Amino acid sequence: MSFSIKQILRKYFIMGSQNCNRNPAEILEEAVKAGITAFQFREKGDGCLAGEAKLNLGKQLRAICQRADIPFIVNDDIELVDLLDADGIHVGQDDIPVESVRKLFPNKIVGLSVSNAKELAISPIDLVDYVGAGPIFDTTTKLDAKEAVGLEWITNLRREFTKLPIVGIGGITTENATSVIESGADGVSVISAITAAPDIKRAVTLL
Ligand code: 3NM
Repeated sequence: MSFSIKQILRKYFIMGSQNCNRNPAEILEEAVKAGITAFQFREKGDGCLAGEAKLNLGKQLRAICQRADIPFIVNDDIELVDLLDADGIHVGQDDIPVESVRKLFPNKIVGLSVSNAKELAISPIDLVDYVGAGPIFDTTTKLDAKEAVGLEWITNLRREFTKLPIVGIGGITTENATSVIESGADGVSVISAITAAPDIKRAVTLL
């Protein structure tokens, strides 16, 4: 697989079974066909799967990405990265420290969520391949999401880090995705804009 990080961030779909009101594998298949550029398996939050059930769903979703040559990234689960031979791992500020993640996976994609200047100040940006910036807009998908930081957060990050791959997250829709890119992000990461879309092909095309 060959890809540039900036390219794969363009339409970055994130999902776990808790986000789906129908078969997650079907949703991912449709999203892949519609043109997503990366996928993150994020089995987290109310009603999520654990243990064997999580692993089994992960295997299914991993296989879909493998067939389509779409990077498969695991959210905050070191064991699963190995078990599924994922292409990368995404962590938040309260998850496993980036320093440990980078040591464990020197050659995998490592992403980190950075929500504000305080978090940025304590983040080892030089160790990550990309940052997830947000929540840009209000979101109801993640119950413990921080306060929306707005497009200025993207503008600020881009001003400080001219080359850093940046993906916006949180409340991004087909209507506001362009504003995120125009503010300097390389891409948009979305959950509900795809999982809840009446027409996934249309949604991904418009992102
Ligand atoms: N992380 P939707 S916001 C998983 O700010 C996640 O770090 C966020 O879902 C962060 O696209 C979020 O439906 C939820 O708003 C994104």
